[in-house]
Amino acid sequence: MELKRKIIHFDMDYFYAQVEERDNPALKNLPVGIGGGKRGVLCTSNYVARKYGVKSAMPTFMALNKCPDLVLVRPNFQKYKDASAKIFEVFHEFTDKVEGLSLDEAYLDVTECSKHNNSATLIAKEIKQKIFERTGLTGSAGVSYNKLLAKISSDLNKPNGLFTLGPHGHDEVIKSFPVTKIWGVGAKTAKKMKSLGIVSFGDLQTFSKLELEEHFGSFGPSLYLYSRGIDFREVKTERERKSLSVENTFFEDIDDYQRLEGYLEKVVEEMTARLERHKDRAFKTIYVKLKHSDFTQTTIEEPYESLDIEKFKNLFRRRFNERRAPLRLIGAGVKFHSDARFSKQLILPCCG
Ligand code: DCP
Ligand code: MG
Ligand code: MG
Repeated sequence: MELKRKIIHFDMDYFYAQVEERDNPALKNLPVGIGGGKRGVLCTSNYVARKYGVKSAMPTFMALNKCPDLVLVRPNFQKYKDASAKIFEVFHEFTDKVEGLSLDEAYLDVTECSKHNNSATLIAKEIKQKIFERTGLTGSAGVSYNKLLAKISSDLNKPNGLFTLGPHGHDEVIKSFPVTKIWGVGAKTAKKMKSLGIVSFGDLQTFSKLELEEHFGSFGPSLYLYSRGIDFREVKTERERKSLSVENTFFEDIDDYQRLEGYLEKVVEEMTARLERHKDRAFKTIYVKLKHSDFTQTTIEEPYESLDIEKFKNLFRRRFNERRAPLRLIGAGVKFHSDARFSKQLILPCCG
């Protein structure tokens, strides 16, 4: 039986673009893309631009083809970091069980939160309000009894949305969700599912656990549960976190070294921004992850010395040169020391 949890998934709306709109209201109602520059790729776009098919990770030239009037704004990470810090401060006013997924997104376990008579929906509403008061930005919340359904719910009323999926009477709604909402079902798995006639959670439900295992290997049992809206994963607090990484899947496979380095800079920049909330942890290693166009993946790791971008570039160069083949994803991360003795707070100045 599933434990009775109350989970909120919170995600800011068109985050980088909304911050830029807030600081330059002239951009409102214009199609805006955040990006340009030497990397030549968009971080995100506002909702006006999305109507033209302009979206995150899209090469800038393609975005301009789709929307010639697109206003390009260079990203300003400091601003996104500042907004993110305020957002997470609000989360922590409601619970310690906060699991950050990116600068603009987190899971909160509010099972024990006593505010609003423990109504998770009202808690989510107050979180939205507080974030708006302190940052001038809107976000969307999904409320449910596990991570999977909370995350799907937060997308249902975006932007500025709030959607609650309670534990009873939602079997038909769950059946209607597309399989691509399941974490781990990417383009490749979705295609395979489609060839088996599986498009929705309901379609998945018609397969036995054994059949799903036959088709999808070790992912099968999870698919069996997820398609029924069952998810036992816990909200991992920041202290339990063993590593932190940022990955970027490209719009198209890339083999150009310069462009790949550009993407590496981008993920390391975001990773560094996210690490600001983990200053009390000691880093053990840094690593770079590469996924090839054939979906084989590899990571290269070395003991932590610093977060200098050159260290990441060096790791990337070494591994990429072993097999110069097109990539579909690049990632950068750090692993933390789990042993409390390594906690930075306990490192005393050296004597003598
Ligand atoms: N981001 C990025 N590169 C990507 C995806 C995202 O740099 N490939 C950055 C820019 C986004 C931010 O991360 O503003 C948050 O990502 P989301 O996926 O939450 O997208 P948005 O917040 O922009 O839009 P949405 O309203 O769909 O959440
Ligand atoms: Mg977002
Ligand atoms: Mg997000």
